[in-house]
Amino acid sequence: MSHAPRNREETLVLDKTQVDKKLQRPRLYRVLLHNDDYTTREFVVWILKVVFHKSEAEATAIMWHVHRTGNGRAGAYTREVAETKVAEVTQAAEKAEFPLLCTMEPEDTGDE
Ligand code: TYC
Repeated sequence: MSHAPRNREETLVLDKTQVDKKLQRPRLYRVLLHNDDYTTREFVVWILKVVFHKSEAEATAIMWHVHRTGNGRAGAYTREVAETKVAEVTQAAEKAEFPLLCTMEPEDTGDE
């Protein structure tokens, strides 16, 4: 930015592309847990605490929401972090022989 032109009043002049770039925020992806009949409630709460850093109370509330409604949001992260969380949940579920499904999808940007 140090080479951006300055006008006579020595204020920084930015063209539209530079302004747009300054306003960009990374797209966030929500990570979803899906209900099933076989994964234990304890395992889901444990996943929410260990992988998503939720408190016991938050983890329990999210688990019950997923159990009642079919799915629920464990958190929202940049793409690579969300991909890592999905992989961690999937690996832990496979290791424990639970069919727990974890997916990710883009969050609404909130622009316009
Ligand atoms: N429905 C499961 C049970 O009753 C509990 C459960 C909750 C499973 C959330 C998956 O993502 C899930 N044991």
